[in-house]
Amino acid sequence: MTKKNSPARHTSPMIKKRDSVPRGGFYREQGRYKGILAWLMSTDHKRIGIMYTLALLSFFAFAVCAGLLMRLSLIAPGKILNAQTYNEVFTIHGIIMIFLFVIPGIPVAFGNFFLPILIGARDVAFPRLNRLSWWLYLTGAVIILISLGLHGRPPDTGWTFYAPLSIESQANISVAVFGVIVLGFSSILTGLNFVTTIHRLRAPGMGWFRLPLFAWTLYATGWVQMLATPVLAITLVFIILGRFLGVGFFDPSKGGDPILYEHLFWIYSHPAVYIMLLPAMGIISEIIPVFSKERIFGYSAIALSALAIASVGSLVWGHHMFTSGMSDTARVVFSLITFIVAVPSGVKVFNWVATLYKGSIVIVTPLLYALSFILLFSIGGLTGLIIGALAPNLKLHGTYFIVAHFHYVMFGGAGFAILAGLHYWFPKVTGRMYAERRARIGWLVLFIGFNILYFTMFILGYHGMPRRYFDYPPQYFTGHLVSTIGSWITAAGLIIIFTNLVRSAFKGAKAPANPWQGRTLEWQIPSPPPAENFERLPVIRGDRYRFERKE
Ligand code: HEM
Ligand SMILES: [Cu+2]
Repeated sequence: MTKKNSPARHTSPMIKKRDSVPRGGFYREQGRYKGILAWLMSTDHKRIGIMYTLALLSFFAFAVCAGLLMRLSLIAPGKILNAQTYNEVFTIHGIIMIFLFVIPGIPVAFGNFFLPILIGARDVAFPRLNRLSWWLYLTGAVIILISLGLHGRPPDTGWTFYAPLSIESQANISVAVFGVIVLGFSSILTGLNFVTTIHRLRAPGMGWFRLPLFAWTLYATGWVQMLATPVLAITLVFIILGRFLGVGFFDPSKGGDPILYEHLFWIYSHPAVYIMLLPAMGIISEIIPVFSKERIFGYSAIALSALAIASVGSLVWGHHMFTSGMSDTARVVFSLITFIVAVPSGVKVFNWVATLYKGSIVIVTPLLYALSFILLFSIGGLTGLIIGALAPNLKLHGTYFIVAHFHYVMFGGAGFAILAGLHYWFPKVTGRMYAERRARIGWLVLFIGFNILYFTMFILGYHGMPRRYFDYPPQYFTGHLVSTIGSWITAAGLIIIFTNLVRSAFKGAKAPANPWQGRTLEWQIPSPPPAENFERLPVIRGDRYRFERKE
């Protein structure tokens, strides 16, 4: 690292300001309402970010329990869950993990808390719209929970709601689907808000190519949220119309087509993978330079690859349907574009590794998560190429190979990035440090458990074990046993990680403003940040990631 951009130079002028803000930062500023209403009615992006984070983590915990239950049942098939209840449990697990945890995930939690701070703004462009997004998210979540507990059966179609099953099933499909539509509106409004915020509220001097990379990925994600989510909403409305009015969009006997459903569904749901992953890549791009003590290698390539992934990634949905019925031309083209979208992802991985290679690395928990993200996401991505190729896809489609692949991408990728962000930004959000040793132990246990749980599924899938089955021939037993043991280790890791975070939030040592010597704006204001973030808006001058304040 050169002297010119040594962190001390940028932090010192701000430290002085600490005394002038009330201790406890924004937590002390209740506004018009008191108690719980000070939270629920708040338009402060930081409060909204925290509420989302707590909600997301509760749903995550609930869905992890469903996952553990399935794993347990799979070592004693038929004894714990039968065919019907197994269908219900994997559907609940999938719906909650996807729609309530990993899709809203990083943007609503860390995006809300940090985007305005990172670009030098006091809040998002539309704070009240932001609160509406949060209320819609809560409403959607409650509707989905109602669909699980309502008289009648919880949804049993899988999180994909494939027709014709989703039209014919006797379960509470309409309620669940309606909940997902409401969540979709929440997502669209968040995307709209973030895109506008980045266009309009960047601090003076923060040109596009001085934007922190996390903000770049939220920008690309915002466009995907706005453009792709309406397609999902329409598709799910068609399901409801099919169930109540017998409108046969997807019913061949009425001139419809179930494959139409698959197209519409994946036109949204493949880009949704990037709604999960782009912001994850953004977090990793913030963490790696800080703990390599090195400016990020290839800034513009990383920034622009986010846009490339968002646009090219919107054209690959057909790879979910190679076995559904499509012309060979279509299959070849979808396969080709799938390979092309791997290129910008590879660019990012290359740049992260190059940054680490040039830097002097400090190993702390956020970096451990970032490093394991690179490994696990690469395994997820590269196995994506195996199933993106036509011939292996025909064999592996509908097997545990797919289950392993998407857990590596969504849990090993987005999930690990969330854990990276939780540790990295913990001092800023709570004003306290987490306990480092326990955090590392938790990481290690999770990392080991994760790989035992899911790598085994690649092997099971390669040998032909189909997904969404509660029972199987005896030759798969050993694989299932190993995977289930892995799920217990994973759960132990998660318990260590979260008990440590909760304890530290109340008992941890007080955090300084900039414990990691970060150079982005959030580290230049006190921990926790004051209401409205900045007393005076910062002016960004000189090189990217370097900033001084107007005096
Ligand atoms: C300890 C954590 C977890 C465990 C033990 C677990 C376990 C499982 C199991 C056993 C299945 C069903 C396999 C089958 O029969 O087809 C499954 C499916 C699934 N999991 Fe997980 N999982 C975990 C975490 C996650 C996370 C973090 C995500 C997403 C962020 C996720 C998303 C999904 C999805 C989307 C499905 C597909 C459901 C469907 O087929 O409709 N899981 N998981
Ligand atoms: Cu896809």
